Amino acid sequence: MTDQIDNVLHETRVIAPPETFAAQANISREEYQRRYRQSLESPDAFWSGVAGELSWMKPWTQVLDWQEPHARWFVGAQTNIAYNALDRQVALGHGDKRAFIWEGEDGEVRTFTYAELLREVKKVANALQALGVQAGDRVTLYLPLIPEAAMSMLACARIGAVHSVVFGGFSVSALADRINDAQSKLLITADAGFRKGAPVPLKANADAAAEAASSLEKMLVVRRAGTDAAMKEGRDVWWHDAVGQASDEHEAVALDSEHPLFILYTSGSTGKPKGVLHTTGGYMVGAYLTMQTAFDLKDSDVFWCTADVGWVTGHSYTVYGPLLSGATAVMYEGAPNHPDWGRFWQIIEKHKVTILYTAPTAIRSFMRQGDDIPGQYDLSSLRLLGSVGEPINPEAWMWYHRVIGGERCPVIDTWWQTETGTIMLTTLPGAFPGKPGSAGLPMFGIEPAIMTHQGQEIGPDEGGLLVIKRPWPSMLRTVYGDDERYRKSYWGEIPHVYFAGDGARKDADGYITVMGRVDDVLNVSGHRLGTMEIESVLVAHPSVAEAAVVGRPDEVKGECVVAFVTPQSGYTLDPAAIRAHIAKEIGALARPDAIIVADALPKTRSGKIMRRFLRQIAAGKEIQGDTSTLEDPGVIERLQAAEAV
Ligand code: 6R9
Repeated sequence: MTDQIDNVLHETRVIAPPETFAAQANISREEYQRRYRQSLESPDAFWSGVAGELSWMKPWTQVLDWQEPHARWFVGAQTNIAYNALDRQVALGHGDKRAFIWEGEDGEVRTFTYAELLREVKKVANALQALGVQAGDRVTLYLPLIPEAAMSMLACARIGAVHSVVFGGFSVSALADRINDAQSKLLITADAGFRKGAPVPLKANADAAAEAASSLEKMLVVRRAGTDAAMKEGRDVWWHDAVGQASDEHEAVALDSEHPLFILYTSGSTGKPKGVLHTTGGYMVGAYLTMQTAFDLKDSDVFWCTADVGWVTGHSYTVYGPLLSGATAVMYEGAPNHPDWGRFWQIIEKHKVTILYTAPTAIRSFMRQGDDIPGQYDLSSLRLLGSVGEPINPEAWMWYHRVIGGERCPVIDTWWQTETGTIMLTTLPGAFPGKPGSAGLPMFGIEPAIMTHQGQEIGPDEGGLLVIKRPWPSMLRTVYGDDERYRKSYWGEIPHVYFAGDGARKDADGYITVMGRVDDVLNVSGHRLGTMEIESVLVAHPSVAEAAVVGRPDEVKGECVVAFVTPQSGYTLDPAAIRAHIAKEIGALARPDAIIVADALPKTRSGKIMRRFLRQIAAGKEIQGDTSTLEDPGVIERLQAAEAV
């Protein structure tokens, strides 16, 4: 078998950053090249320099101890990430600066300065300790995106407890599995959250999960919605009681650099969710460095990462990255289309957001609604746009750049994973031109390559497996409770490199384009086709809003292409026109044998298309796997019933 993936998308647009942006950028092209070279040639000096910008209670004796596949960074050092995120900012004189601007779905706004947030977090830390939580204990969070979610994470970090955030939209069984796997002692939840105006019964779910989770001793409950919550004597405590009474004096605990910071479960394509484990010092350094550089962060920025804290993006860029950098961060509780599709643009106008970081799934949904809606808002405060979570199709990139960014804001596409902790690939804005659809260049200290399974590097423009050739500070340390799985999944697939599970290619300028998950690659008549490229061509057709392609077993071709497409509003799909468009842009080879027109695609709650289910539907098989973590599980039945054209 060959590992090569055919390169079929010929995207040649290159968008240079506006001169005014380039002139004020934190990092120029020369600066990037110099520091990148240093980061690979003298990694100890490079990482010591970055880490030295943060506060440590005890210095390291060694920067990296690498016993493949186990890394220890900043060996022997002690620090506290919550201290660095809050106390340090106050000590630097940023106490009165806004740390968070939170907006509820109902429009309520709460703001916290660094000094106020520190005071709250100290109280929560005291409350957790009073509930018996100690360093090393696991605490599960099952909360809406409210300030208390960030405070809980920071309070855990402050006392050395390991947080495990479970997205508030997850089911009882998903929650119970994750509490059990982590053996959490405490669950922090809320009476209910809001989703499109309707309360989501978090406490009732938490109670049901607790029935099946014997490690749980206590539950701390935030009153968010004011709905009824049955409090169990001896186990459940209201946040406003426990935190309300707690002292606001608290000293952050000095923790070993390798002290576990959090576990975050990632579903992966098969099997039980993996508990990705991150530790303190390295993660902190990675979150801080990438925040400053990838986002060209300035003191005056109002940074909005739209991710929920249930995902890694919410950990690194809604909470830790912005606070470690002393930024003002926006947090929005609700849905992008509540009460209507203008909500994001209204938030940007109202809070004068300067940097927006969101996902392709959201961008494609906005695109489907047309240009008029964003056109009604003042988006002139924006200066930089970011994308994360899936490959961004070039058409979506161009739309984001033109309609949201007014052709004034660079667009950065950032590739990374729960496992990598922080951004790995992106095109530094101001330093390099953007190429729509391509994530671009490696961050400092990251050495990527495109390889075959045997570990041979593949030449320019050829698709292969995306790997990282050396450890980096914010990398996962293990899979919680299953080190064997860690070894096998990440460092055992290809000798001596980290295998990300994605396919990619690199162009002559060194830009890396991620072509989709390797598990999703199609094999049509001996040609290996990545999903991203065919989907990008489909999305470029005016009648298509969103598309997913999968392979279906075929006697002649090995596999044939099945395309699931959602129409652009106001259009009807013409299958013949779609096939002709694919044949023209890619070749007859990629022409779909079947096109299934759908109102929606199956996605995870973080907006990633789940092609695994689509493969089963395309093959007419019974659905295998847990569909309960889908954004809309009903999509599966509707797709099964749909006629192919
Ligand atoms: C941060 C995050 C990781 C997987 C990753 C890849 C896909 C994320 C991407 C991207 C292409 C990008 N992915 N960002 N693919 N371009 N800019 O999303 O973490 O939820 O663990 O997902 O998402 O397939 O391997 P996580």
